[in-house]
Amino acid sequence: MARKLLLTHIDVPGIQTFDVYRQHGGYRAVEKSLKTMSPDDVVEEVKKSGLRGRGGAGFPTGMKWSFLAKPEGVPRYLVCNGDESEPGTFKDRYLMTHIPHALLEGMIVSSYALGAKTSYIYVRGEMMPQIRILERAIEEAKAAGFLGKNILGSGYDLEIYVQPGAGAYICGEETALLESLEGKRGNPRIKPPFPAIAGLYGCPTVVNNVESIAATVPIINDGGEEYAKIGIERSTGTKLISASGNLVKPGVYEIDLGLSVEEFIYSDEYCGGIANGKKLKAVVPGGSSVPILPTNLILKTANGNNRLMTYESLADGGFQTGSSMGSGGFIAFDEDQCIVRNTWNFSRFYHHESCGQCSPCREGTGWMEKVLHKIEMGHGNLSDIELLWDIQRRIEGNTICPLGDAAAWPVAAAIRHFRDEFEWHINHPEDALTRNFGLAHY
Ligand code: L3W
Ligand code: SF4
Repeated sequence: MARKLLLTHIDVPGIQTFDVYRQHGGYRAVEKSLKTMSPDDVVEEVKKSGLRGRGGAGFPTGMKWSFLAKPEGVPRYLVCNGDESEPGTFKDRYLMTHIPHALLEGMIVSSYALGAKTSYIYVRGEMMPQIRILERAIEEAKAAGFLGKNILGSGYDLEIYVQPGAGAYICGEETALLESLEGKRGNPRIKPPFPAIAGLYGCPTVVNNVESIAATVPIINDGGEEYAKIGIERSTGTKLISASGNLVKPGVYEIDLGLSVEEFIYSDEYCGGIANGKKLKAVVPGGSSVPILPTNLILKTANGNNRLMTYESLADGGFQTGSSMGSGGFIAFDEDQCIVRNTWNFSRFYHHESCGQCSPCREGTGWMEKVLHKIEMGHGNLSDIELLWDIQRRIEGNTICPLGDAAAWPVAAAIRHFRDEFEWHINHPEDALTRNFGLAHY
């Protein structure tokens, strides 16, 4: 049986309510931290746990917390990034829907550790049901004395607010999110300064992903050292993976980091193999922003080791022969899926979502979309492949925020590993149009 630290009691009827969550051990981490630990003790446990940010970058959470500036008389904020919009990623939505109090409990523990008295959960605007669920959970926690003034008689005051976004992917980028929370257009800011120094309203702010914040609950309950025993190397603990595409059992799974990719795809405990008896062609292991890998490279690293679900193993080989854990959006493509069509689909998304501040991203994403469309529609030339390569190369590393890189990497990886498919489209224009290639559903 797979271990569950985040999705504990997920199957218990009514676990969304405060009472049932509490009956199953909920809010113990709040009691423990507020009654027996100092804020610095909580930070120390999170550091010991080795927890890394679950939103995409994998930055060590305890280290991020320790960067938080603490000038006298200036408020500090915790902002939870629940803007989950990365194609292929739906694990935070799952957690917020089914165990909203796990997120709230983590918010209280984390806010206490950081000395925040006002905290925000910024939720993607399309997720109205989740917004309502969280608002109801906040009311319940408040009525039970776990939020508001003098929580559990500890002298600690905290208010948590839910803020809906307005449907822009870019507002998941932490500084664009802060701009949006301040009521402005969600344009990313130039970093540094990092939010830990100048974030919301110019005040020190920590922005953490939903899953990262929820993970502080088992860390405080069991201790950071226990948490760090799960996993391999610098990939500790459990991780939520949203699996989609051509799998027998797509869905959200909690895995121990260190599981092999092969077991994740083929074992009945997880995805149960490729749907309809087809063969696996490729996987995007971490959401649309990370490089696609063909079957041989997703199952084994370039030097023949089993590829593991860890930050290190998924990235092994760099972007030549590796990819990234990203946000845990695992998309499987079967042998009938068209890589050109899927790459065009991703490019269309990034072009639509670019905020337009930097020319390489604003112009480059549009070019890539157009060239990919041309190839997909059977009007391409072989020189278009070099053109695409050139455009993505000029975007990467030359923009304010990671959306530019995120738009460039999938195109580079598709050409690197599936150049023959691009050439086939160009050399067989009529077949390319009529052949029934599909899009993976993610
Ligand atoms: C203080 C320093 N803080 C770094 C903090 C920084 C941030 C975190 C990571 O992008 C990636 C992106 C997407 N002092 C600091 C510091 N920090 N140095 O650490 O920073 P960074 O810049 O490495 O990453 P990021 O801007 O957070 C996130 C990728 O994730 N992604 C998916 C995104 C979408 C979702 C979703 O829909 N849920 O996650 C997938 O790969 O492309 O590369 O907090 O402030 N010296
Ligand atoms: Fe905007 Fe793209 Fe520049 Fe990010 S990289 S700031 S999304 S134009």
